[in-house]
Parts: sequence; structure tokens; C-alpha cells
Amino acid sequence: MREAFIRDSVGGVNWADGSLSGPNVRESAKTMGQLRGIFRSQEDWSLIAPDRVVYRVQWIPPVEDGTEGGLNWGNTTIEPGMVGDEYFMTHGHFHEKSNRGEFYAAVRGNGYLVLMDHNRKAWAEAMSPGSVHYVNAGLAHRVVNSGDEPLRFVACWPSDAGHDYASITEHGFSLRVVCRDGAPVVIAT
Ligand code: PAN
Ligand code: ZN
Repeated sequence: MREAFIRDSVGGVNWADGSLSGPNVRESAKTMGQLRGIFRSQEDWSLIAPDRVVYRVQWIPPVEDGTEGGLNWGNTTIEPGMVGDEYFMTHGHFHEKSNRGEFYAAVRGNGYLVLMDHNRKAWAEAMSPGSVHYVNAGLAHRVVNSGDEPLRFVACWPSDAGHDYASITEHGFSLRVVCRDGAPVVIAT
């Protein structure tokens, strides 16, 4: 006879705020010091304490990192803040495997998902609670918090996507979101 059984879920999500719980949840934080070279004004960046947390990530990796066909579920929370006239944002990356896409969906706060292809063509999608965003395979992606409260989004990405941060550190994005007269505007850089 075949075995039949019930097992525990991989974790819990609080739909009110997107947070994750359970023994499989991993957490990391990115500080201002770790975002050297990401903001356009090095001088304004150096005025902020290097241990200031800019964003935190929670995720559940149900399978080992790098597993083909596997998926991760997670969320990112970006604090509100500015580096000069530029809003707090994620580092941003290409997936190492250029045929791996990703879903983002905003839970709270307001901001922009910045996308850029390998020819440096870039555009932005407004994020607000409930907005769902598809990151096409091959696009670099970064989220900017242009509001005055934490911005949180949930994400689902392939376990074998891999993260190429180096090309962003080196070349940046060709589009930035900055504050002009108290409102966010996108500029080409
Ligand atoms: C997200 C990001 C997360 C943090 O889970 O990893 O928002 O941004 P950075 O990785 O650019 O620091 C994702 O896109 N995973 O693939
Ligand atoms: Zn990604």
C-alpha cells in the first residue's frame, strides 16, 4: 500500500503586512555602508551612518539555492529616507541566469520598480499597495521608496536565478528616481 500523510506547510504569510513566519524563514539586512557607490552623490552617502539599515529581506528557500525548477518566496522592506535628493532604494541586480524572471507585488508604501535591459534602456513602474509587477527575464531590477513610510513588497523568484550585483555596482542604472519640489521624478543618467 502507498503511504499517505499530511505534512507542515513551508511557512506562514501574514496577508495584512506580507511578513513571513516559521522555522524556514531567513532574514538579511542591507546597510548604507554596504550600498557604497549605489547612490549618485558619494558625498551625501558619506554623511549617513554606515550601519543605518536601508532595507531588510525575509525569504523562504524551500529547496537548496541553485536548484533548477525551485522557487523562493520573500519580501523586502525599504525604509523611507534620502541620500541627497535620491530616495532610499535596493542595490538592484540582474539575475545571473538571463532567462529567469520574477514577480513583485507591493504590500504597503509607495515607490517605483526600476527596470533596465542589457542595452541600458530603462523604465519605471509605480508601486502602491496591491500593484503586481512582472520582471521579465533579462532585466535588471531595483525598487525605490519615494514615500515617507516603509515600502514593502513580496517577491517570488527562481531558486537558480542567481544575483549579479557587480554590473550594477560598476555601471549603475540609466534611470534614477529623485525628489524635485517634494515629488518624485525620473531622470535619465
Ligand atoms: C529580491 C531582492 C531584494 C533585495 O528578493 O533580492 O528585494 O534587493 P537586492 O537583491 O537588489 O539587494 C529579488 O529581486 N530577488 O531576486
Ligand atoms: Zn531578482
